[in-house]
Amino acid sequence: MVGIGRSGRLGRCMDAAGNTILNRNPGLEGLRGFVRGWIVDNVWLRTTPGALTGSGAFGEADIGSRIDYNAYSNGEVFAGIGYKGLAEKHGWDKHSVVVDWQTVFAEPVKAPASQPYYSEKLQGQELPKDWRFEHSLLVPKAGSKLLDAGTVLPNLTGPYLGKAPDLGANEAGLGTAWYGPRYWDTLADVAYGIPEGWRSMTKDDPGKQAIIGMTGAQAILANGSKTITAMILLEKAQGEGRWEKLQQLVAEEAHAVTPVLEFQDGLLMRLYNRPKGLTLEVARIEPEGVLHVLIQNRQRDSEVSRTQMFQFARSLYR
Ligand SMILES: [Ca+2]
Repeated sequence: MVGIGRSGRLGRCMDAAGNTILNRNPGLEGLRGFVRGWIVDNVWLRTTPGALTGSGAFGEADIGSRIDYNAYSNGEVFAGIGYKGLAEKHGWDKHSVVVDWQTVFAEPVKAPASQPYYSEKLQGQELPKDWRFEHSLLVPKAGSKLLDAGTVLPNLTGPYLGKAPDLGANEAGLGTAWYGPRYWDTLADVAYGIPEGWRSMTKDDPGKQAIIGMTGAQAILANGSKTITAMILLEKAQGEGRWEKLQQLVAEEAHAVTPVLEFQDGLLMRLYNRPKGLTLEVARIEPEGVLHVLIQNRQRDSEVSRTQMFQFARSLYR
């Protein structure tokens, strides 16, 4: 989850794991219930100085079971509760880090210049521009303290690179999840999100499939400059043969830059840096065979050039 905003109020007794939270002011009030759950693997930042949340008094019965492996913008995490003493006593945040919100993300974040407020006069109006955050999807920056600073939570942690998961909602090098609508492609019999500037060439431009050397696919998508192309195939196979085919598609070791990554619903991916460019092989077992998506990118390997490839692959749904 990536959360961003002015402040938030959460219900009682909840866990927070693998979130990226960026507020202008202290957020996540209602801490009394919050600290009874887990707070693990989060990035929790505010863009103004001070503790991350104010808090009413609470007793020993409210203390959470596990608060650790987080990145905070301020070492005094919870105001007004004697946080440092409690952390010592309960062993909280032994592996947590303090970071600067302006330096930990791959792309710059612009915080709101002025203080938002509520007024009846605002009803029906567009919010003032200087109340808004301007930001990308808050992917950790290479070399930042967020990298490999998390811990694996069984049944919750997704695929990751390096020796441990990164803190927050995103793993550096694996782009981001897909946010936004998905479209059902009747030719490919699969649903996917279309990244900004991409279009389907199958429907719009069938004659151009041959030009980019991708024929035989149920669907082909490309970004505006055609530096990234995605080809969707359904490879026929039956029974156990489907598992063999699935493994073959991601088995090649030469030029591999990631291990085999397992995303949601058994969607396997592996990134290669082949002589003709970055290639993301995507495969999943289907009732009638193996869904095979080949995403090729002629740009140099970087977080930015990987992001759309992974976003598209992670949007696939069938
Ligand atoms: Ca990592």
